[in-house]
Amino acid sequence: MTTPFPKTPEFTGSLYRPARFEGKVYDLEVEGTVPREISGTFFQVAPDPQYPPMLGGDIFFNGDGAIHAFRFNAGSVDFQRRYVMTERLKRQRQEREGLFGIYRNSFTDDARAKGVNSSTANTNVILHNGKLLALKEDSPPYALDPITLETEGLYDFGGQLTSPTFTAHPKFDPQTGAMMCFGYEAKGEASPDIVYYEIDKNGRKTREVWVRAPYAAMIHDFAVTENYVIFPLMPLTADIDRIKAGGNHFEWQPQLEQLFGVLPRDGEGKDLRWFTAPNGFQGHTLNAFDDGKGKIYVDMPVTDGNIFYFFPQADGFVPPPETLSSRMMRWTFDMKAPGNGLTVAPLSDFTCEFPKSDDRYSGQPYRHGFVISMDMQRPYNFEKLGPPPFQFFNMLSHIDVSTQKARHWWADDQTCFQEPVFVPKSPDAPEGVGYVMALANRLLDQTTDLVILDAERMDEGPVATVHLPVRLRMSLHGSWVPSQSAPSDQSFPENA
Ligand code: V55
Ligand code: FE
Repeated sequence: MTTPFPKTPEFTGSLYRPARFEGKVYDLEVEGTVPREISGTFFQVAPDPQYPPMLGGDIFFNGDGAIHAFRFNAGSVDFQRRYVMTERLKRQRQEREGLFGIYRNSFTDDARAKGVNSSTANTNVILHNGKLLALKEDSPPYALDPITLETEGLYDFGGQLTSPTFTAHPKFDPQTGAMMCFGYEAKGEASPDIVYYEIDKNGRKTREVWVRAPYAAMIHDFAVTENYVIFPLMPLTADIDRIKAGGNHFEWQPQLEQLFGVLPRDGEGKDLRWFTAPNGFQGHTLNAFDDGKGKIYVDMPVTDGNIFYFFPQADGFVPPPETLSSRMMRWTFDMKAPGNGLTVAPLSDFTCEFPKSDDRYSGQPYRHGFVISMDMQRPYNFEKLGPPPFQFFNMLSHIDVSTQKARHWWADDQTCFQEPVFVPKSPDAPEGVGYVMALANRLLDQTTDLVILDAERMDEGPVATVHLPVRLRMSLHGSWVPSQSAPSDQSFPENA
């Protein structure tokens, strides 16, 4: 029996009330026209707890990963949702209750969870070497079948992974298909060690470099260019004594600078250089590139304070969310300059996050960025919805990083968008020519749609709105997989 979920903001409302279901819907209802040239699958993952938290409360980041697949074939869209059958979820289903304590702290788990990998596999989902990998940064990936979403299990790349952790934000070389990835806390809980890997498209590890940071801190996303790897160390530190005492894995440090470790891709660990910037909250990478002459550009939104209210600083302070803003920033690292050759300039004058570029230009000079953004000057139904929930974004935007011009689409006073994905019109279409799709949660209607916009005319709104017959819980990251890489028309074998 499952007891009711807590009546806290983390588990209530149209965004955060757990959805908990698994299932398939053949041929979703479409308003408008889904372009026939869109052929492939939009994979996405939502943290969605199967059981109420053992300790009475929990954070969004600790929910069990549920995979969403939107499969596109000749103008039709099929849907599937399935949990990643993690060791953790299986153990809890056996006991029919929550067994895990606070986020990334095994010292707070029930005795029955001992020795069980605690990954929720809830942060990102990507395709590599034919396997769908569900990622959580505290664990090796989980491998799934991209057609059935059946979980194969924990995946260590055939024994090649030498760290217990693996990032949720790997990058891909658009030319070679190689995956560039890393683990932090790579020699155990709260260790300051980082390991960088390159794994070719056939799954063979071709590079492994170990480095040691000055302290253990969250490295959530990173950046890779032709010649460099950039690790942003956030001012969110991990401390083993605090963890052992049952405290939070991460604590915000208002006195710490933002650190960036820059590693030449053909270098050794000793070649890593640290750059610093004033305290701030490094977000997700839009894209990055270098000029071949030692100048590196990393485009990444930065928030002017701690947005993770659930990882407060030592005295418990967290800034009120309405006081925070995150601008898209261009960080320029000058490897030829002596000392701290790091400068930063804004690329947007509005709050945005969850950036995506055209994957075919990953790590290369590029122009087009797609984000979800927030403009609280636009109408918002405060009366019925109350204050905006965590990670509320009411617009979808295109940023031309070369001109810094933006185009926005705002839907209405109740819609919250989630991370977009860009789909090229054809494999050889110019950069940014294609479609942007994103989930839209209608907070008042308690429904979820998938909206599809022309990437060159985002301000005109969707060319198609795909209606789900069920509400989805707030989700996180995902990726577009063209049907050449994983067929999108084979997941309903009963229709063959
Ligand atoms: C993030 C999300 C996570 C996590 C660590 O958005 C960082 C950042 C969904 O889980 O475990
Ligand atoms: Fe992320």
